[in-house]
Amino acid sequence: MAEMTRKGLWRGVIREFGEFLPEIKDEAITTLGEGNTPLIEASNLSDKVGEIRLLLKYDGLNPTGSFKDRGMTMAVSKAKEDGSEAVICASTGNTSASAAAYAAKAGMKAYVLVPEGAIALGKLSQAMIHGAMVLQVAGSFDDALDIVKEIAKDHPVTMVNSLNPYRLEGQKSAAFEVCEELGHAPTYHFLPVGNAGNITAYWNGYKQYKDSELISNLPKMMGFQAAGAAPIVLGEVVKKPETVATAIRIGNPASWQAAEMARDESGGLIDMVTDEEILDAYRLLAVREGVFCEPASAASVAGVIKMKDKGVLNNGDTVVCTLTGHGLKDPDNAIKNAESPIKVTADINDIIKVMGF
Ligand code: AN7
Repeated sequence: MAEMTRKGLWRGVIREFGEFLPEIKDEAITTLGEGNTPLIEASNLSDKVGEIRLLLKYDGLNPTGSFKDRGMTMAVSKAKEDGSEAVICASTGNTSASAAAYAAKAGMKAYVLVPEGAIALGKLSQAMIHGAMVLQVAGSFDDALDIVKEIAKDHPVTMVNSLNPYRLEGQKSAAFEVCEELGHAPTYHFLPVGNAGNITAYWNGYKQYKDSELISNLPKMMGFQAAGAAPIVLGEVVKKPETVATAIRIGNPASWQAAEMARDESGGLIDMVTDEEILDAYRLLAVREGVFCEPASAASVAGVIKMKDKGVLNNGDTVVCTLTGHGLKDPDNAIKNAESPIKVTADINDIIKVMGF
């Protein structure tokens, strides 16, 4: 007789990695089953990246379509445990989508502040349909974050931006998963950098697994900002950040110093890629690998290509790239960067001719 082997399916990052995370009372745990995302071998890019082993940590497959869910389950669960009835965040989109969904699950109110006209359509639709109060600020993400910090100080709302330490705790889980899957840490870990929380969280996660003697090596952390929004690379706040990758259109990152520490301790770097390089990598992933990520996520792969061209990477290196968000988040950019559909009549002969047969 056949037997079920997958006894007990994935329980979300808090329950799966509880021993490595701050404790949360079971009844307060708010989960949508986040985590456990695939690490996909990128097998069709050797002309671009050489003979490295390139793996894509496809975190766009989280419940709301981005890595933010890993931290949001922690932050919202903690807020619930503390008796909070509302959460607030500023966001370039993904944090607001995640906060809205997890608040809905927890039965809490969500207030999300987004820069008007500057977030991708999919993300806006998520925050709206989950019932958050969506406040479109006539200003930048950085302006919105400053306001959120002030409001959270003396009003009954819990801030769930990554300045909330529970966010980065949960986001460490992605590093744990990479280690569990490979059996070791990669040589390099590439990821896009906006507020610089994720690069910080991954580094903390890898260090924690090493301290627990689960792995013996540590990766070099390789962060990539968009050239028009690269305050860490330039060493100064960018007043008017501009990039096609709206998720990382951030001029004054919240975790700036922590990210520099991750870079320096690991022997990695934080560099930048142009919008053109980002969009090239974005299309390449979709067309060659069958993986659809949002433009910001492709900054990691654009970074790998740039570093390969500079001679930084060696054949045989294991390189993990985090693809932080799903491509469906930003349908406008997909349509802008691909061939247009072809209008045909409802006539088979006409269609066959257009197909070139
Ligand atoms: C797809 O949602 O900051 O360096 O408010 O959505 O940890 O900030 C999003 C950031 C990369 C950068 N990729 O991560 C927000 C927000 C995607 C993102 C980043 C974001 P951090």
